[in-house]
Amino acid sequence: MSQVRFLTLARHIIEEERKHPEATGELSKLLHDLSLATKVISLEVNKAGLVDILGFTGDNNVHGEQVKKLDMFAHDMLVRAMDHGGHLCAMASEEEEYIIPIPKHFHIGKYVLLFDPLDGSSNIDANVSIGTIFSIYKRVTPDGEPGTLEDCLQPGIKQVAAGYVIYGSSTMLVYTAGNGVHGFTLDPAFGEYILSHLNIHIPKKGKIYSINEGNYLYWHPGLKKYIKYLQEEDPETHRPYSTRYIGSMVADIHRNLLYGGIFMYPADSRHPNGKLRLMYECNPMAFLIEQAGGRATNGVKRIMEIQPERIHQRVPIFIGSEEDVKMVEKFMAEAEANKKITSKG
Ligand code: P6P
Repeated sequence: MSQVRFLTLARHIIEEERKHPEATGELSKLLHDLSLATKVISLEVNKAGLVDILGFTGDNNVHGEQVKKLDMFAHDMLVRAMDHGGHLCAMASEEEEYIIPIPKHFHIGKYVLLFDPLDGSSNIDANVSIGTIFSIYKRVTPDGEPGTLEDCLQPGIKQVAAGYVIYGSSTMLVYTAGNGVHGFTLDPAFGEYILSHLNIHIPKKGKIYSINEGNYLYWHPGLKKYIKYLQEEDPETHRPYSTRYIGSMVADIHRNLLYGGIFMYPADSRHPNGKLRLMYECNPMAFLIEQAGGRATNGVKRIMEIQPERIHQRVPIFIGSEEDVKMVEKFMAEAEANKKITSKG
């Protein structure tokens, strides 16, 4: 990895902002507030094993507040950190059924923040890496008014910034504002995110595939053929691939972003839309991976061109190295064509 400058996230955001003369600094301040919230979440995630804040213990803490699950803690932390900065007109969280309005006594800004506060939190008992995923849009309704569902239900191509924080062996924030993908590692000694990965590019082709093979029986026939293809031996095309599946999207995508490979959460006969959420998981990850030179589709269509209909809607996702995603699309298209031919008799 090339020697990168000693650069904090705050300094990097300001430098990026300077490249856009029209920038007002609002987005920079929004990202700064967001990074602050994730530092607090990182602290709690890293001591979760010590302090029993997993699951509702039913106990009340000294303030008489009910002890919360870690993902609800993360949700509350993000809402409290972001609702008064004056940069947002609305928020939406995977943990909240409806959009989250900005309290009346706070200034209403021009951005919308959607987030999955703690993706993969069911894994934390096993000390597996988990993450916060965020997606930022500019509002589409008139300034000054409370944000609406219309401001939140925008296709992924309208994102102005997106990223994730992975709480793992170290805490790392990876984001894009449309000018490449950059990674910052949290130095706990002085609580700053320091640039550690400038301009991350995902290899055009990988040697890793990530999917829950326990669902094999329910998959599309083309996907079954593709996975078997990856398991054949052919040194020229680096097959057989290795399978790596942590069951935590942020961790799986982070590894594949750095090493190359493909992550898949497909539709199947039991879940026609797959499992992962378009607005909180798939769109932000798609923005990042495309900015890093990769590809993200639902098997047929670009994830970021899907017009959202519901805030919590799920979509199938194939995301990662461009050539690998194109290859699985080819296998599924061929299977569809064969199905049509055989159905015509
Ligand atoms: P499965 C975690 O629960 C999550 O939302 C993603 O982080 C992860 O990729 C996926 O679900 C794992 O789902 O069905 O394979 O356990």
